[in-house]
Amino acid sequence: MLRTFNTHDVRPARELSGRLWRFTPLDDADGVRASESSMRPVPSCWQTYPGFEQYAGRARYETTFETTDEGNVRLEFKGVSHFASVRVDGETVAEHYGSYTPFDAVVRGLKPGEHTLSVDVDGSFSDQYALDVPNDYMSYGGISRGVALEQVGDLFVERVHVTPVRPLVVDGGADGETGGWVARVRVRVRNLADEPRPVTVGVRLLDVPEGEAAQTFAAVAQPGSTVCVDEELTFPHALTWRPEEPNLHRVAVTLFDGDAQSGAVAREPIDDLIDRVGFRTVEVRGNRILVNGRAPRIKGFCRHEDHPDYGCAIPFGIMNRDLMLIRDMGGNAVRTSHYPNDELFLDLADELGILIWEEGHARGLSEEQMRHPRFEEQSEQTIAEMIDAHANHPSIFIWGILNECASETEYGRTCYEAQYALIRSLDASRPVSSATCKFHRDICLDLPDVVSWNMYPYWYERRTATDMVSETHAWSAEHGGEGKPFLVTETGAGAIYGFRDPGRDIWSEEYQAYALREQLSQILAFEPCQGVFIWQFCDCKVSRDWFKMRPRSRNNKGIVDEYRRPKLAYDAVKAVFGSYDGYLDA
Ligand code: ADA
Repeated sequence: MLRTFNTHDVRPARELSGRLWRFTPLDDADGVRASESSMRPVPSCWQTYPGFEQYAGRARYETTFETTDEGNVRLEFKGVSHFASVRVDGETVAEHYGSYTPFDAVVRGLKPGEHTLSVDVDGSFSDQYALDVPNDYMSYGGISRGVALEQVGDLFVERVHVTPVRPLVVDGGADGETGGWVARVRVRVRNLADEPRPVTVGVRLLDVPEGEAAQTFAAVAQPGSTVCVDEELTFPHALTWRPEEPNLHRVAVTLFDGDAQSGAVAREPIDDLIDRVGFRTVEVRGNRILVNGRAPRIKGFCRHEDHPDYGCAIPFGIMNRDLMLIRDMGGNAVRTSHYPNDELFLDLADELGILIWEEGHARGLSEEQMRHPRFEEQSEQTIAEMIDAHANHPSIFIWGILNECASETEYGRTCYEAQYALIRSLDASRPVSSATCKFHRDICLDLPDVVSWNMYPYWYERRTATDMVSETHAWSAEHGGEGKPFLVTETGAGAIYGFRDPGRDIWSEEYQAYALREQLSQILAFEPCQGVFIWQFCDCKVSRDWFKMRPRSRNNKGIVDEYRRPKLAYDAVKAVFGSYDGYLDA
């Protein structure tokens, strides 16, 4: 399962994941013999296979697929961790670094019959990889997200982006209540052929009460390249997406061969792409982030994609259950710390009306690590792939980058500047931010739209949350952050599941519940702050090198443990979150 809805009616598409592939480790390691094969599921992480728990090398995944006619095939990989080299019938068709973003491979002119697909995965901490380093979370290896196979002609729809611009105000109705939106629609069509091809692109909104006609546009796709249709369109029946009423619309793009104006358009579409969009605005006004003109109070959770039985390849049912637990605790937002998430999770958030802070891949990198020769290129590629793939999700209300990296140094600042500039050039419709912990040292607070701090009063810092949040807010105002929205992007405390101590010893569930109650109620009571993300939703596994401050090799600050069993803090969070409305102005 790659999405919660069908993305094609015309283009033949099928899933290659959701079944067993042949798995072969390529390196000898403790207890692992290279070239010994077994059948393993895709998606999955090999650290969940018996005997492979500590394997951090390379491995090959192989499967076969059939084609009935000669033609082109597009393979889509939603996530391979960390590096993938893809071959079809022995020929390399794609290479990709980036554990948490999708990529594709287009193979032209495949003959009918059976084909082999083989993916060599490198899950090691190679010095070629600037973003995957031993860290306070686990870097798993494997094909960790879904894989699809599609048959495409020489012309196909590569992407549709729909950016809501404003609601139509009809009969004095406010904020889209009466329906109708203006949106910027960009459709990219790719031409694999060697000659220019005129095409007609139809754009139609689905899931509208009264049905809407397709709006059509002519374009010429140049050989071997991509043409972009870019129009501001009105959708008179579009409904507004709100967290409390998450109306969604599918948008169907159909592609016809030929130019509509010359009358030479083929009547049958040659290709299509269906994506989904929610119409809403996000803006920063004064010190608030507004969604549809109102300021949501962020009652959020940071969440790692992690589970002892699945690694980072979280099944759909568990994603959904995580969101149910978050909702049950009164949460309304998730921060995808510290990397872009599986798109299925974003689909669910869209459907459930959960706000998402989606983040590029980086955690706690020092200036030295940011000076890695490939750091900027790999970060920027991840950001570009994240935005290209996820821009339509209405749940995403902010883009984050570079969690706790070197925002205290001049060199670090150049990276923050470059990455914010890249995001703004790709998507100016959402604010940008970065979670920092460089107290009294950060020199980057003038750059983002939103100032965000990770702080641990009652845990790393033995002081009250009121003291810490008010001092940090005042300091930020004097150091570039004045007047900007202000968020606490992490707060929390550790507890070992099952360790009870009425005297509230550190690491007990009692102490964690106490700390969370104090942190959340004091932070939410601090009026300039728009909200808080708890560190973290569930306990997560950490890299082996991180064992010292991490009993059980876990980051134990989950409100539920790694199996999602609630700790005492669950009810404490529920009580505090439950006592605050979802909007600041409510
Ligand atoms: C940081 C970091 C998290 C986690 C947390 C902690 O703020 O962003 O990834 O390491 O601290 O548990 O200390």
